[in-house]
Amino acid sequence: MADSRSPVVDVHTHMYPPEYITLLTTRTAIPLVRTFPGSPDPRLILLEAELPLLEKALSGECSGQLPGRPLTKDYASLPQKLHFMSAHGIDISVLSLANPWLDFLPPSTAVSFAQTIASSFETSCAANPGKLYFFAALPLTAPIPDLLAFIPTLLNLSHCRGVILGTTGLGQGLDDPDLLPVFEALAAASLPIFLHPHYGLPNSVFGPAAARGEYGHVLPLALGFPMETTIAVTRMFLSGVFDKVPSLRMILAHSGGTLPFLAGRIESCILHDAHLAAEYQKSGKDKKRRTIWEVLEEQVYLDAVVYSAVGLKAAIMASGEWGSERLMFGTDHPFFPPVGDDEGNEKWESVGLNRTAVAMVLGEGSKVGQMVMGGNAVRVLRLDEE
Ligand code: 5CU
Repeated sequence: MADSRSPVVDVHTHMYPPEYITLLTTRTAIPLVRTFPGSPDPRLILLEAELPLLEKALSGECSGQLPGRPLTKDYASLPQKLHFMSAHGIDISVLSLANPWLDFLPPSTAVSFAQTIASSFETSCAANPGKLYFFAALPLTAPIPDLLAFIPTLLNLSHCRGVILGTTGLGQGLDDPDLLPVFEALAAASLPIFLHPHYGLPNSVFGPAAARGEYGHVLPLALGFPMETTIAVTRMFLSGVFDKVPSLRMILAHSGGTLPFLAGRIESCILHDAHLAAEYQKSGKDKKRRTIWEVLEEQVYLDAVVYSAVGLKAAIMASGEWGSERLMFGTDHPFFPPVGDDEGNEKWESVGLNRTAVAMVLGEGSKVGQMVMGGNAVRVLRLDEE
């Protein structure tokens, strides 16, 4: 009998192609790859929050803790990605370059390197028909005309299903009016944006103990990343991007950061803001104002990388009447590998937490559960088309 189960699709799964890793090994500022005495793997140092420990390590000061994370084969090896998929029952992965993408490239090389990275992903996907697709990274530091010319070329790559984007845009955030033509070009090409954080919150927010490395990566990753996404999308909403580009579609990483939880508060703050009320009245738009709830229901999808039933329920509820049709399973591989006694374990607890949340909220093997685990991604990202 034919298998009627929807495929399991991972929409949030990163890789650094070998060309990217090579570039990082030549760099002296983050992001970079460095080898340290006493560490079997080179270290991948990405985040500003990792700078205090990097400076200590480079000055030879021994704090007993190395900066960043070990650069294992999970980050760059395609066979390892396929192995991870098979170990976790994942049928299809939509690969994306991991943060900080191409944000640091000089304008003169941004487009050609973006092409190199997109071609590398396309080649990997084409070699694994039906199993791999990808979100391309945009050369955001390139001159705008070059960036706009790059977007339609992605349609020539048959496995490209959208773009991955950070929150800085062209340097001024995603509410920057100069970015509107980019959103329009992506919408015209039917390329959804997978929005992902990288910059978090300033180190000072986390205090001196965090700077000494006492809390590991917990504060920047658990709190800084989700707040960054929340702030970026709220700024887009307040500036009217979603109204100006109604066919723009976004998939928000980590179930929208804290957006599902804070959407009500955002709406209430808008309603009670005298300055905004006067502005809306002046423009005659107050009656037509779309709420953030409407934007979430109409233009936004959320991944299901939230690690708990409580978070997943909020994400589904915030996504409207048919909320479970707007959520898509993901793993965040190769980040959050097993540590301590679990190191080397084939099955990653981080993946299990997300899978269990779907089963708890929607029912193990249920029709809607299968949609979140893969059916929605197949529909939204056209993964049944090669
Ligand atoms: O652990 C980390 O630093 C990260 C990261 O950089 N990017 C990501 O997607 N997840 C975790």
